[in-house]
Parts: sequence; C-alpha cells; structure tokens
Amino acid sequence: MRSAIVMAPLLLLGTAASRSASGARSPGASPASVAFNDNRVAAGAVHAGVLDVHLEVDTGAWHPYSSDSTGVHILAFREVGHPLETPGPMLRVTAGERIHAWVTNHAATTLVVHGLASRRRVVMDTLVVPPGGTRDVEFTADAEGTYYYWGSTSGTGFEDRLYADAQLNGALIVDPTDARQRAPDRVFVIQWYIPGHDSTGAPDRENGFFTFNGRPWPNTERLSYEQGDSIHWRIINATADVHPLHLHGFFYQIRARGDDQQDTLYWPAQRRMAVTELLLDGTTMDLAWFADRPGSWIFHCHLNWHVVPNPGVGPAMQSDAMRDHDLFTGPVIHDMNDHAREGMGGLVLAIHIRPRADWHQYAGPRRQLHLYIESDSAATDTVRRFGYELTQGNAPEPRNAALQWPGPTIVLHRNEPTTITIVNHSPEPSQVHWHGLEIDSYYDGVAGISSNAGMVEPMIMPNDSFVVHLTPPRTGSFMYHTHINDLRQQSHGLYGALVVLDSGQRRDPDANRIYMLSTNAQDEPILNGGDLPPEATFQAGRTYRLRFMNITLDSPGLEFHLVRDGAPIRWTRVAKDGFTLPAWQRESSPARQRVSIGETYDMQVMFPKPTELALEVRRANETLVARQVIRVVAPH
Ligand SMILES: [Cu+2]
Repeated sequence: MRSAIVMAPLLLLGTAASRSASGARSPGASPASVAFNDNRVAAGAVHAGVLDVHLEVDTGAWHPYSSDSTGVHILAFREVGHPLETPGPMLRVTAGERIHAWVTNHAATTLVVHGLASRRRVVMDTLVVPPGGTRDVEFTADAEGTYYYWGSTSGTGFEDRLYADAQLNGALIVDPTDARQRAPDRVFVIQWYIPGHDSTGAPDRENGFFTFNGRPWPNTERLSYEQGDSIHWRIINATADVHPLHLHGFFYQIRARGDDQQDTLYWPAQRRMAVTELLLDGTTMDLAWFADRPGSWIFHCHLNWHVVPNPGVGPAMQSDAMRDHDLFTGPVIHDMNDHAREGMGGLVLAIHIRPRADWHQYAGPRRQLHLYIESDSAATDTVRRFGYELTQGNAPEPRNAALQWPGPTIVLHRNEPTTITIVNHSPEPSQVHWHGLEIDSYYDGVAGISSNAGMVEPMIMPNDSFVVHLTPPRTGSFMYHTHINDLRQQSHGLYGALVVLDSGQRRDPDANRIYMLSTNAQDEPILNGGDLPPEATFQAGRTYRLRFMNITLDSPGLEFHLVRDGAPIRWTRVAKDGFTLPAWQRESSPARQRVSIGETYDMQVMFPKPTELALEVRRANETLVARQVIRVVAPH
C-alpha cells in the first residue's frame, strides 16, 4: 500500500502549505484573522418565520496559503459574534420566506451591499451603509435558486472591484418549497485577489490568484464521495473574470444558470450535459453528476493562467519576470506529489471517490496504439517545440518525426478496449489528459492525483513510457493534451483531437472536419496549428459534421461563424463536449457558436447548392482570428 501513503498528504490534508513565508508579521495592532468559509453552515436565526441575520464588515488578515504566512489585509464579512470569513456568511432560506439583514460597516469608507433583495423586481435595491453605521433591509426570498450578495467600498461596480473589497461576497441560497426536490448540495464561491497595481498603474493581474471558498489550490477543500453517489454543486462566480470550468472524467448536468440578479432553473428537458461550462463574470451554475467510477479527480478552471502556481503574498511575492521564467523555462518539478502541489494553483478542487467493494478493472484483450512525445531540442532551460506521433499495432518506433500541430487525430471506437502506450522521446517529464473521456482515474493524466486500486499515476519521465487503458463509452469529439507545465508544453505543441466512432464505423475525414483552436508560442490563438488551408471544398447535397474544439491557453471567448456575404447561414448543433444532444435539444440556428476553452461542439450542416462561403473565427469583440474560404461544388 505504498501508493496509498503517497496519496495521503495530497488528498486528505486540505491545509498543506504551498510556500513558507519569508517574513514575520510586522509589530503593532494586527487585525483579526479571516477564516475560510466552506459554505456548509447557514448564518442567522429564524424568529417568527423571518431569518434574522446580523452582518458586519471589517478589515482582517487573510492567510490564503497557510496559517503561518504573513497574510494580506482585506475587507471581509462576519456574522456578529463569529470570526470574519471569506467568502462571507451563507444565507439560506426556503422560497417565500423573509430575510431581515442588518449590516454594520467598520470600514473607513461607505459600504454598498448589493443582492440583499427580492429577485422578481426589475431593479434591485442596494443597502448603503456609512462608515461606523448600521443599516437593515427586509425582503422576501421570492424565487428559488443560487444567488449571492456582494459589497464594495470604493463606489465602483462589480467589474472594477478588484482590491481589498473583492472578497466581500456571500452565497444566498433559496431552496425549493417542495422538500422532495432538495438534493444535498455544496456551495462554492469563486473569488479573485489582486495585490495592487503594477508598474504601469494597471491592476497587477499577473500576481493575482483565484480561490474556491477563499482557498487557492493546494489549500482547497478535498471532497470525498462514495462510488454511486449523486453529487450536487452550486457555483457562484463572484469575480470580474470568466472561468471555463472543467470536470475530469465525468459529464455533469447543468440544472440552472444565473447572473447577479436572476436564476434560470432548467426543467428536465432543458438540462444540458457538459464536461466544461463557461461561467461569465458574476454568473452562477447549478450542476449535478453521478460518481459512477472510483478514484481521484479534479474540477478546475481551464483558462490555464487561472491554475498556475500561486504568486505568493507579501514578501514572498515573486517578480513578474521570475514568474514567467519559472512557468516557461524553469526546471520541471520531478516528484509527482510536489508537482501536483506546486505545479498548479488557484481554481482547482480535488475529489476522491471511494470504490464499491465489487469494483474491478477489465483485463481482457485490447487494441494497441502507441503515442510518442517528440521534441526538437534536448537542451535544458530552453523553450522547445513538441509534437505527438501516433502508430498502430506493432509499427516500428518513429525516429526524428516531423512535429505536427495539432497532434495526429486519435480515432477510437465505442466500447472497444484499447491500450495507448505513451513513449516520451522529449527531455521533459510529461503526461496526457484524455479530455472529456469517461475512463479509469489512474489513466486520467493528473500526475500525483489520478489514482485507483492503490496506484497513483506518475509523470512520464524522459525515455520512459506509460500504458493507458481506456474503453470509451460514447461516440463524440474529444481532445488530448499535456497536463504538466501546460503553459509551456501546450503552447509548444502537445495537444490533439480525439474522435470516438461507433464500432465498425470508419473515419471519413471529408465528411467530418476538425477545426481545433490552440495557442502558439507567441500567445496568439491559431486554428489547426496555424497552417489552415486557405480554401476548403465541400459538395452540395452532402451532410457534413464540423467538429469545433478549443484548447487555447487563454482565449475563452472565441466564436466560429459560417457566413455567406457576411451573414451567418444555418446549421444544427448535434453534440457538445462529445455528448450527443437528445433530439429535442437539436435545433437549426444561425451559424455562430462560441467555443470556450475545453469545449467541443459538433455542428451538422448541408449546403443545398453550389456557393461560396467562409468559416471565420472571431473574438468576442468581432476581430478576426482565422478565415477559410469554403467552396461548395456540385456533387461529383
Ligand atoms: Cu478561470
């Protein structure tokens, strides 16, 4: 059980220190510590059918990395008589109940609290509390859903609230009146901390970091479930940034999406399945998933800059130049536990699912593939180009293979047991994540975390190999990519498309076209590795499946448009993240689709007669990233 011991420090201790502090706290009056709020307990007390809650805002010292760091001074909420906490106290009632909230402001400037209000009003009232003052508000929690309240002291709006008042957020959960519809849940509030201004006077985003319930990875809570559990989470993005949230190994069902005012509860036929969902600034999501396989998994933001190692706070903070050097050219941490702890930060949650007693792994025959990790330089401390090479069966090992971006498209078949032997010909450790595939945890690609049956997945060291077993249960469009030093390895070539077909089906590259977005070494988005042919030919009358994928590092808002004379034609969305949509969710729509990081979309399109169109990739602000002329010709 050696590996079980290896797992223990990482998966069971939620408070492991990531960095030691280099300085002692300065003498003098130090403010009270700010506690982490895991949102398990609701605040207030019910009197005569009304939830009474007394809140205060004060300055506190928050220790995001560990209890012995110097900490940072922030404004935080507390319930009177309790410690300051981040996020603020959770308010929780049943729909139709009233809430009476008092807020006392111990900050030096006027506090404005938003969200303590009924939700069926066109305009929500705010609560304005002068320094040293107390104000109260009474309202009816009139609509079931996931909400939050937030405060600012600078008089600024949500998008500009970046500094000491950015932690002034609290969940407001309104449960359904029918108790049978209340599934046990967990509430996670996403927050952002920016330490101040950079040398140009702009917000120092480079040294900012993100947290789940007040903690950045590796201090985030470790979630523990039993195989077969149904899991229900509510996520509140209380930041002025967007987060494409990705669950490894499982699809989750989206049951509601909301914003700073309203929540839209999906009725069963409207609920969507996803492995990644983009949470825009200030929005919320209610999701559920079924833990049908055991092991250890992560749920994280796929905007890679939001999961880089934390920058340190106070005297431990590194310069931007040092951070960039560490991320792009610095040494790779070789110990897989240190990598999992130190190589990621910010928005990562780890989940352990205990196996049922009868769980066992398939041990029969498997189809054989080899995936080689290639690179163009053996030098250390350099930025090298990478690529993948794929061989089938007993084909000889490739030597000096040309580096292709994206990597070769891997074609698997539904329910066909397959072995992929990954051989690392590069001089850096790596590992492969099978994005969107429902596989055994041990092969999921997160070195030091992915595990089951007592084994923890290692890194693949140079000149070493690792054998992956997988049996994809559904057809669809998926991706594979490195999960180690991803800023460096992914921007330099380690990604590719993975398509699962039905058993016996052959890949038809003409009828199925892959359009994969990625990031190049200059940190710009590119399409199909950058060398997209300027023209493509399609046949009139034939049905095509366009498989759109986004594996960029930091382009969450890219959109695909299929236009004729500048106007979108129509297509039909048939799958999202590899999950085939039920018939009632397929609808013809204008050919314009945002594909965020970690998402795939399959669109079906048929051109009735010869014409000329263009497939365009645009940013959210409409600027063009890539364009391909599409000639539709008469059937052969
Ligand atoms: Cu993010």
